[in-house]
Amino acid sequence: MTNIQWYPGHMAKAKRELTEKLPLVDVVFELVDARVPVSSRNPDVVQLIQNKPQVLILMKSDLADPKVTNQWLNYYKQQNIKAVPFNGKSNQGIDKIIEAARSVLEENALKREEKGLKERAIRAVTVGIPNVGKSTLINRFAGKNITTTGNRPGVTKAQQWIKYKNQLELLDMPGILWPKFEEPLIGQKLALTGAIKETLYYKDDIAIFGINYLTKNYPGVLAKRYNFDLMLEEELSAPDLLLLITEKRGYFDDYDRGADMLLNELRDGKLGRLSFETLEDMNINENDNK
Ligand SMILES: Nc1nc2c(ncn2[C@@H]2O[C@H](COP(=O)(O)OP(=O)(O)OP(=O)(O)O)[C@@H](O)[C@H]2O)c(=O)[nH]1
Ligand SMILES: [Mg+2]
Repeated sequence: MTNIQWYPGHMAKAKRELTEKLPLVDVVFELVDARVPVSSRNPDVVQLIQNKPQVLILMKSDLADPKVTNQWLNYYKQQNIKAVPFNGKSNQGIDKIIEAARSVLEENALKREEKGLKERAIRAVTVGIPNVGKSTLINRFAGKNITTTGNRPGVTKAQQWIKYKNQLELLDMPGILWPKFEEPLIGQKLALTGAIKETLYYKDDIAIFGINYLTKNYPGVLAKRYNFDLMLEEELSAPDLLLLITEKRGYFDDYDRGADMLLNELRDGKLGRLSFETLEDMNINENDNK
């Protein structure tokens, strides 16, 4: 497995930009990938945003295993972290985010009232790692496509506020955070879910990583999708399974093409709703109170 790394310069710039935006907002929407809610979180965020109220938004929850997502939601509740599952592909759920923002800002609202200040729209900024759905969420608030989704960042433009029903104002420039992966496992999970540029890893490595996770945690999913005997999931090694899947698709021994197809289907949800990080995987006890 290649050791995937970001340039420290990127990281420093992203942090600086976020620090500049913070005084402008009441609340930070931290976007994570519901399928890998720990690995897709930059551990520096807590320190970066300091005491700013925060709502954790579990993006792509339509692709994640609902049972696993519920476990995470219970855990966040216990940890007093406000978390909302969200599907950027649907037209629903925005109000739940606003509700969550209101609830973390309750104290601020009371203070404003005491001071005799008028109620005003909540101001927010989104932060998250590449490809987590920042632009998608902003577009959902705007009710139209104002930022390009699936696009690379880099085009500088003036910062604007997107107004949502007089209730919320969202900065249209999301804070980009770079993932951290001192641990190869984090890099593998992020590559699998599509957060890392494809030129930075070998697709067959990541496909094999995915096959191993699926045969262990979701037995039968691969056999069903690629139409082979369930027994083979236990009998064959992950590389052999990749070869079998490649053959089943008629790509002969074009392993790379097979890996590419498998990764795309998995990311598109064609293998069903899957999560790649459970509380158990992360050695977190549901009743832990840190
Ligand atoms: N299924 C599903 N796909 C989503 C969701 N949110 C975003 N996507 C898809 O994920 C991809 C990346 O979304 P973007 O909104 O461009 O992500 P971003 O965080 O702005 O990415 P960068 O600008 O590269 O940092 C796009 O193909 C989106 O359509 C979601 O909730 N569910
Ligand atoms: Mg974007």
